Amino acid sequence: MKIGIVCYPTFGGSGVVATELGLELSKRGHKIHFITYNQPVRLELLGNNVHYHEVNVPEYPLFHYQPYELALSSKLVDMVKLHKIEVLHVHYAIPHAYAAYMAQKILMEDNIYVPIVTTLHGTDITLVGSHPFYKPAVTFSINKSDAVTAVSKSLKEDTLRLFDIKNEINVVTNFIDLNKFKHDFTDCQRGMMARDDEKIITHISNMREVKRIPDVINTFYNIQKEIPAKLMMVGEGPEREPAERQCRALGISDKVVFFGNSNQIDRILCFTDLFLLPSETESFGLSALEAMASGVPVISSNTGGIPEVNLNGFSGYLSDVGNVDEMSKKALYILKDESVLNTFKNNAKAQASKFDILKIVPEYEAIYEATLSKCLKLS
Ligand code: GMT
Repeated sequence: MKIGIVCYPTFGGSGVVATELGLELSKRGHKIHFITYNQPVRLELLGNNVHYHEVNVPEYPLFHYQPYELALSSKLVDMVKLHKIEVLHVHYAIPHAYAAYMAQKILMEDNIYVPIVTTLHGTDITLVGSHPFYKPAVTFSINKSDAVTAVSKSLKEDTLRLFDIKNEINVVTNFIDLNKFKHDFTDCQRGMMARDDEKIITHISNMREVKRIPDVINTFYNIQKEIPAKLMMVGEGPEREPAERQCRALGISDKVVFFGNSNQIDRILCFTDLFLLPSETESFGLSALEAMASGVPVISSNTGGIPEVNLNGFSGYLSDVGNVDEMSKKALYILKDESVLNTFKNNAKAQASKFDILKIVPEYEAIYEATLSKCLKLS
């Protein structure tokens, strides 16, 4: 199949999922065309079956806002015609589903029908999309998609609660390429980051308010009062600077490393003992899954789709949003006893294997095929 994938190319769960999906589909013989404004961050290899087409938005000083949707729609029209793309899979409703719908209409003028599969990722529904300024357009684009998927049961429920949806929503969970977390390097180089007696705690996110970064720091503060420990903070975002200030105020700056964005997540997780994800809301929590795939237990909040990923008392623990005391106690329970820690590490890996890319990608293939044949029947 020839599949066009539209996503945000930045560090963020939806772009990572779209990129990994495209790469796996290409291995399975499909021709993949990524169409976006920058080469996606995890798209290192462009090969025979993987192509990247950049959407350019010419700057025009008259426009206060440059019309990205318009440029994207036009690019989609051109790429569908040029590469005979059969399905457009758009990740993130805003503005991708909307732009794809316009492209579909334009192509119909030339008797070309390209079905649209829209995948909802979370922030496009819970944080941004349901805002009254966007809601009618988001509802319309979801209802007009030929197929809609959500990355967790919880996100499907949120979408049905927040929008007037007439379309069926299929739950296709996020996934993980377990091979990428089987390290080909034998030494994690843990010694570079911490002493042998220190435990390593990690948090990875784009450091926005929704991630509750102060809870990460406060939980670590409680942990390091009782056991020797280091905190790895990975990612960039508006909450990074306040977090650095918080560490200085608490007197723990020497125990916290701020990495910024990294393409070496597997290496960082390789030497990590515990992962923290205390988010306010999270439709899935891909970073927690990546940690678990590396055999790292997760202390998280119990919000949104996280309980579908992190199993309480098995791969880690879940607490109410903001319950830093409980998160700290649970973290210490896991970290203080080597045999408990090892059990949780093994369990985390076992739980992650339920989201194996090889199990989930066929679900998307089935959706593409069903959507294509439904559209062919109708035409
Ligand atoms: O959470 C973010 O900051 C990024 C956001 C995105 O849109 O890329 O992540 C959302 O999609 C991810 C991939 O499906 C999910 O794992 C995240 O849980 C979800 N974020 C939220 O719901 C806050």
